[in-house]
Amino acid sequence: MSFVSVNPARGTDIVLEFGGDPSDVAGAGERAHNAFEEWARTPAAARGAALTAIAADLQERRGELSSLVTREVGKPIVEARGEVDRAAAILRYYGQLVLGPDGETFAGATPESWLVARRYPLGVCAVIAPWNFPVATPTWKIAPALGYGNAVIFKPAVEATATGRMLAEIFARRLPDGLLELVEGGAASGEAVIAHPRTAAVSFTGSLATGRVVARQSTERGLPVQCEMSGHNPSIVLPSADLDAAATKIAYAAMGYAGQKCTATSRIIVHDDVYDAFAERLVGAVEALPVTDPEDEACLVGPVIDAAALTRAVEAVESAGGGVLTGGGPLDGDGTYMTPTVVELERQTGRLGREEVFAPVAALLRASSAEHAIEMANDSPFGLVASVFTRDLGESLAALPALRYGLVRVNAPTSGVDYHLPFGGARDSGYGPKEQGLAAREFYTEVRTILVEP
Ligand code: UN1
Repeated sequence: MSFVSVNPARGTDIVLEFGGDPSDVAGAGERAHNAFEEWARTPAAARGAALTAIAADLQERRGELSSLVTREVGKPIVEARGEVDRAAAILRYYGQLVLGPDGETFAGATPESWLVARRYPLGVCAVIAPWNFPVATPTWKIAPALGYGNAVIFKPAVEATATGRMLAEIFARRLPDGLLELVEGGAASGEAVIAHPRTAAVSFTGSLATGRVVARQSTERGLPVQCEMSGHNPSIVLPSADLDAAATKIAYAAMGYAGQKCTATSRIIVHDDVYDAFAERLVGAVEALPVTDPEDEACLVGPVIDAAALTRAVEAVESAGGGVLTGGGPLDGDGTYMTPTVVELERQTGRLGREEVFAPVAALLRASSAEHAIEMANDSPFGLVASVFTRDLGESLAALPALRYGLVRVNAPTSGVDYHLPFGGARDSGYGPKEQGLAAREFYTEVRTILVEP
């Protein structure tokens, strides 16, 4: 099989052509398993020190790695640098965290008895990662997996394989041979990784459609699996909100990096009392976002990942049957750019009203009350992140339990993730245990209950 990764800002720039045959997976799984045995016996302090050393290496190669991210997936360069910094911070965090408690003790039958629940690594963990956060996402999976004593098979997305290669190479310099195995290719390679007899757990981030397949294949094998999938995230604007600040934050959360984040704002639900005033500010804030070559330091909105994604997004807008307030179509010239687009919808129907578009496109909707806005926000098959803009304390406290989302934010954009907290969505956005923060310790280890009698 052969694959190609192309610069979305310049269609003639082929970033990488590569093979990626599923038959490569057999050897990778065996090598990872062989390295696992010894790594699991390596002191946690040494494993943590390796993560900390990788963090320093990432920081040293920040310029090179962030430029490659920008070239390969069209991420604005300033955001790409931020992503490398985030990955380094994640590595430093787990570098220390693995020295934390690895279990709990309980009262035994006598004072001499030991009754202990202790955590042990699982073995070879499969990391199947998306193209849109090609450094931070694999890192928040690989760092805890390795830190808690596992080996890893890492399969980056086809569109981000050059970045995946560089990342794996930076990691591998500080690790024993075979401990982190890179597998390149498409869905067939991912499937082979899950099917490998040495694979002990699967962590996936990507689309709902692929995540469902990954979950089914993993559970058929009885493997622990976590899938972080699509979102269709609402931002609610209530009458007491600071409308200017809300418009600026929401515009960027919806359109930044051309809307290609599972945390991007897709639905903007505005209280009737401030609808017109907010809509005007929102359009102003959206039109002020620089849509440029992602290598440009000022860029906030670059191209979408490929021509097919652009066509799908434009079709979603055309079929919405709503009023386009700004944007609406592709930009002329080289690269797959779309003008940031806001569409007024009367009801949450059609693709824009129900599904993730993964482009700089958001729907603007009117709610008759705060309760109605929350009801509309919850009316979605997805449940990753919701945000509420209000300066009324009672209103924000009421919204917190009512919004059935994995992450709920007040006066903050839907995008952006805190790596030291559990992360994952409700309903169709997530399957299995949460990731990041302390949740990663639970996913990447198994508990043994130990009884020692005198
Ligand atoms: C962020 O919002 O900074 O694929 C991170 C995604 C998410 C990560 C979002 N898993 O977009």
